Amino acid sequence: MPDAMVAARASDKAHGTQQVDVAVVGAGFAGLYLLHRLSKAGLTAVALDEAGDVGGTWYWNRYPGARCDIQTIDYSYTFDPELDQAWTWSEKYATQPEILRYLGFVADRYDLRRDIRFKTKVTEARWDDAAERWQLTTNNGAPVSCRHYIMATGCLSAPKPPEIDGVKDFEGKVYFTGRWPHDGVNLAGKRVAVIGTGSSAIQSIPLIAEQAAHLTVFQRTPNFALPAGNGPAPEDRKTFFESDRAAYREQARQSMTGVPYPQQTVVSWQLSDTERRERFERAWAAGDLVHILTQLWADQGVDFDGNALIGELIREKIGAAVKDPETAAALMPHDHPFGAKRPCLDTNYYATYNRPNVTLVNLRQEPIKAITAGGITTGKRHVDVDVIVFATGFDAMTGAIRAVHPITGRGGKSLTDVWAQGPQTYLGLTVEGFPNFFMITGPGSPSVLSNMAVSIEQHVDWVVDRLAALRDAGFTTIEPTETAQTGWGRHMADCSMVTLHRLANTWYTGANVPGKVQGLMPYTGGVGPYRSICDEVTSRGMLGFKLTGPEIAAQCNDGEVVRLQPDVRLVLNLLASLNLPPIESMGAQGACAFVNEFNKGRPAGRPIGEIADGTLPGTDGPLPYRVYKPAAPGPHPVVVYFHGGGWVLGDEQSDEPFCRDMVRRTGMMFVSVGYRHAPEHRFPTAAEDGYAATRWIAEHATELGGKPGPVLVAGWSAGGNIAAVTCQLARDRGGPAIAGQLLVCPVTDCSFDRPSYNDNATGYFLTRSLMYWFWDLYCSPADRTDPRVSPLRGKVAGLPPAFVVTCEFDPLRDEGIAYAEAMAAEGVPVEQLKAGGHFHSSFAMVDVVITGAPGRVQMAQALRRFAGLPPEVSLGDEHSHGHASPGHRIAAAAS
Ligand code: NA7
Repeated sequence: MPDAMVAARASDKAHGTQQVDVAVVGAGFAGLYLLHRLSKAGLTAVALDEAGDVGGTWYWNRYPGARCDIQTIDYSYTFDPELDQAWTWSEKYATQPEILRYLGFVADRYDLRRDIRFKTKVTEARWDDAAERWQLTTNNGAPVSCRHYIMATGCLSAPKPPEIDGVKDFEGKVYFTGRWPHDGVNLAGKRVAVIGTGSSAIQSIPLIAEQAAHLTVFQRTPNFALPAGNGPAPEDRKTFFESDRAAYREQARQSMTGVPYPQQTVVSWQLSDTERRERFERAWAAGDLVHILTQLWADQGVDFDGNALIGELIREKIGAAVKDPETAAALMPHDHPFGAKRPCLDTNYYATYNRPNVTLVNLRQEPIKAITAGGITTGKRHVDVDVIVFATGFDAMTGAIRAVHPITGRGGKSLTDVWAQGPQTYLGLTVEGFPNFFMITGPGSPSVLSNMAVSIEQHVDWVVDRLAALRDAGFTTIEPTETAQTGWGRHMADCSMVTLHRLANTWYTGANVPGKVQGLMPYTGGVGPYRSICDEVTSRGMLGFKLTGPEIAAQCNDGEVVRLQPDVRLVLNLLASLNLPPIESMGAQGACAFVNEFNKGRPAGRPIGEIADGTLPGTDGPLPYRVYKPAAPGPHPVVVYFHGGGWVLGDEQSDEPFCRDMVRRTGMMFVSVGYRHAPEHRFPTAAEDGYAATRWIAEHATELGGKPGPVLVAGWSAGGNIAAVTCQLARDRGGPAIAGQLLVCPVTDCSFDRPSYNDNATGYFLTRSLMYWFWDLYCSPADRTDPRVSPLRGKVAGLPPAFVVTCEFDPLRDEGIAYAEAMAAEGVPVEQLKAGGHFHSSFAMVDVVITGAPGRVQMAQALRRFAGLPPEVSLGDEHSHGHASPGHRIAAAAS
């Protein structure tokens, strides 16, 4: 026992209070690893747990069939390669007793039990500002005084009350899956009711059915379940693991889910029905949640249509497994995207409903009215039962922390009050106003959307490393700032818009507990990205934390760790990791070749009605164009489109994904113009080509298959410049009539001194020096104030209505805003989209920067308004799968 600990124990006796550096609540996966790491770091610690032994959730959840649903090879500690070698799991998915044995083995191996007080619940925790310590009272033994207080309470440890009238009147036996008796339950010959069809129920129902005389399952919401295919660990994973354990573990740490699977890149609409079915059957046979949740196609978790395909295939499987069609139909989920609610792994679950002693009651058709002395009464029947099993779940995430309330922080603030409108955290690890307070896998961290074992280790390592570093530097308190916490909340919200989790009523969102404030609690940005963010906080000098100590100046490096949209951050990190030479160093030809090559690697865009190429007569010869047409029969309003590329790069095809996407969203026809480029054709060629092409397209709209009448113009970047200039030239040169202009991150001025040029000079792909290069190639300094290249210098009155898009992290941001404001000041109807967290290419990177979708929805609505069309495109024509599913309305809201 270290000296410090002996001293601490001695002081307990003297003062009746246990003095430690760190108190931990919980002795499950997280608590055990914390004790190990804290002791190695030389910090004294005690863990307090209501249970009689180690295990956490695995101590309590002993219901029949309880197993993990992440392959056990992955659901293991990885901190000690010798431990990894010393324990071999017997099955692909270990049972609860085996997992509990493993945790006991770990506790013994590292001698952790000596620092655990079992059967001890914390009844109150109060921050003592003067002493800079947490003071804890318990229901068993000495109070505890600690410098740091850490919740290792797990996410699913506070069972939810059943919320059904009459439970107290029931004269039979009542059990909760989350609090199953340790000596087992004999259900032989009994009439049993199971309420709930979540993971716990789906694991236990087949085994209960084997024992019970009759089993009645009361189902409120059907869940997706797939066969676990349990047995020995699969050979492919075992081989991968055994071949290089360290690499396997590292890949898990950097992955999105904490399980080493690659990122899928192929999207659903790039695959044929047969290919999709093959992938699905492989995933179904693999019996692995992470596989089926991540490996089918890239858009399965982020796009409603891509996801709906999986739901269909699973419902087909349910239909094939369950003989009675009415029961099968009742078991088929329709109310949530696959994966938005935790799917389950089962062993014979659906087939269990073919047994003569099993009945399914669909509570959507006959809600439970009451529990009586002898059974359960629904709207349609009374079911006599001897035993009721509540598999009704947990007050997830916050419930586990609130279970050890009150937690009172600085200034007497209670955590319950602070979280009255939902949990607010920084990194899911800390809370403003609660110094020296940490949560392992708390709300705001990947937690339940990840392999918990990997997330727990990452959290514990980060926290203990920080505590040791603070101690070594002489700091005694650490607390996040309000700015950092608010920023994390915004980043959480940004992340939650990427995935489909927000579209289901689940315990992820608090929807399972009546009265609970709703909001997605786990972080959806992925395990690897989350890890890199935590590391960035450290490398940027504990960004967002205030540190104080008695003999050291307070340190507060305030700020938000992630200001970019989550997918923009991933894209920029990927680009940075490629270490590309600056585009401007490649020469014009080299840069064109590079951009062409780069574009080949991106998703081409979803199918639309028709794509056709042609040429139009320009001022000095033919100019190529490409027409993108909607699937619905025309004629459609015509949008003349100008691609980006700094007047140097790109062509009429280079913004194809954007054009396709806008065609689908607007139901309009886009004609993308191949205007001539610098350095061969310098100013004003691009501008004059743009104008001439617009004029020709307007005059030949009918021939092109478009609607005659005013055209619209649109462009991105330098193309936005050409679109803006075209509107001015059309006004001054007698037409053509232009009904509206969409300017996406346009170049509008030759001045480089606006703040966005400095703030975003480097690091966001379009750099200041690249812009200088473009300008130099296209336009001599003497010509730069000409409105045909700097439309902001021209007359802006009398222009068509405009929708101007600017991105926060773009050198061109401020000149775009200036142009919008200048037009508005002259009475032009202008709408602006100032896209927070986005960079110059965000909206062009369709199907890569998913968070750009809502912006493109707004752009499309603006174009439709300009064209005098209703806001929504009619369904069924532009959607790749050609069906209007009931979820389309949710999908529209989502995208
Ligand atoms: P879950 O997944 O929250 O499942 C609870 C189930 O109980 C679910 O089907 C609920 O239906 C149902 N439920 C809850 N309250 C009621 C009432 N009042 N009446 C009828 N039915 C009710 O908990 P589990 O323990 O199965 O699994 C938790 C996690 O542990 C699991 O996801 C894995 O990660 C491991 P609802 O869907 O709310 O309509």
